[in-house]
Amino acid sequence: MHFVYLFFFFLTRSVFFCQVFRSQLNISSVSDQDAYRAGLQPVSQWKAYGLNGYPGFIFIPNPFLPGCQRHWVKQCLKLYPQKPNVCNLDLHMAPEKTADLWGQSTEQLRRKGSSKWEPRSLLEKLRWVTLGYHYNWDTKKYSANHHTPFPSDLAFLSEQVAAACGFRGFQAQAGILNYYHFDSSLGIHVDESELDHSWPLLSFSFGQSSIFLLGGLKREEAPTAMFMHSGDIMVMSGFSRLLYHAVPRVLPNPEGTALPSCLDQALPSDLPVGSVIERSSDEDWQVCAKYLQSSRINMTIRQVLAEGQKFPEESGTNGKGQAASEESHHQENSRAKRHKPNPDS
Ligand SMILES: *[C@@H]1O[C@H](CO)[C@@H](O)[C@H](O)[C@H]1NC(C)=O
Ligand SMILES: *[C@@H]1O[C@H](CO)[C@@H](O)[C@H](O)[C@H]1NC(C)=O
Ligand SMILES: O=C(O)CCC(=O)C(=O)O
Ligand SMILES: [Mn+2]
Repeated sequence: MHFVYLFFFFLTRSVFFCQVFRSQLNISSVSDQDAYRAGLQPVSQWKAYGLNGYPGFIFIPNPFLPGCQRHWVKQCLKLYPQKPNVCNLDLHMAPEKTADLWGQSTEQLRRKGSSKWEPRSLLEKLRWVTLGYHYNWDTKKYSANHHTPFPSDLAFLSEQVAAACGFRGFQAQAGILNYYHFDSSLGIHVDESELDHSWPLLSFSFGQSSIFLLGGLKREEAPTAMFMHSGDIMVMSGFSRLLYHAVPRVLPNPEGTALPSCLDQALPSDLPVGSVIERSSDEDWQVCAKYLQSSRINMTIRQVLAEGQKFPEESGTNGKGQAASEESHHQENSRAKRHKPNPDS
């Protein structure tokens, strides 16, 4: 473990030494009412930061209203993994076995905690879910014929955040949701499969914290390390849109409590007209809270095509046979892997 931290110390630049500056948001592009509907504070109250040497990178520390992160967490665990969306378990299991991950896991999750070596519930075996244009991990492509409707609540949230960052007209067309536990990591990569790179990539973090490494245009360049905590939003645009990045570690939240305090807050008693935020039942939240005690969820939202752009005609690729390379993007350290139950079992 100490080796890991020494590794970061020597090979990464820390934001402490690098210059962080306040970055301007466009306050007039999102009405306070639309911010409230998305579960966000008015944009005038957000803080946003840039990093010297990384133009187009914007970091927004948790701009969510009290209680509102819970909605997105519940959607990521209960709703978004449902068909017709696609998840990693679909690659190994029959469709009827992955139809209701939530229903099949709630009892096991509620009971969890007495012994460390209980088998993981299906929900805990979830690694990724794709939305909209479904990313094909094997061909590293999106395609016209592998598309399902993008969730409207998440599209609305994404449009508001993009507009605040100066990207009015952003369309949420593809989403990759990543589910991490304390033993997971995400290897170094660039998100370049989208056909248009002039729109930003939005990334939302919930639950436990992580170290995020932001590298350069070349794989060899030393990265800058930073923490991502629950509610934080990261935007990669312009020069920073195609930078290498990775998530080497998931860490307990800095308050040292089971859940960060921003997830303990309740929703205000009245929600605005047209709110996309739904009140979750206490019962549902108990399951989400249990899950998040050792997990982090990241939602990444992308616009794939420019306005009016179409996918090029393709010859003979289809969405099958993706299983092989799935693990190469989303890894677990080898020690954890040996203890991990087979997802088919
Ligand atoms: C901010 O947004 C408004 C409304 O969309 C737009 O008219 C204006 O040009 C934007 N300002 C900047 C500095 O981008
Ligand atoms: C969140 O997940 C997306 C998609 O897998 C990834 O591109 C992004 O870098 C992640 N963001 C953070 C802050 O971990
Ligand atoms: O989990 C994260 O914060 C990053 C995820 C990511 O880089 C990706 O999904 O492409
Ligand atoms: Mn990425």
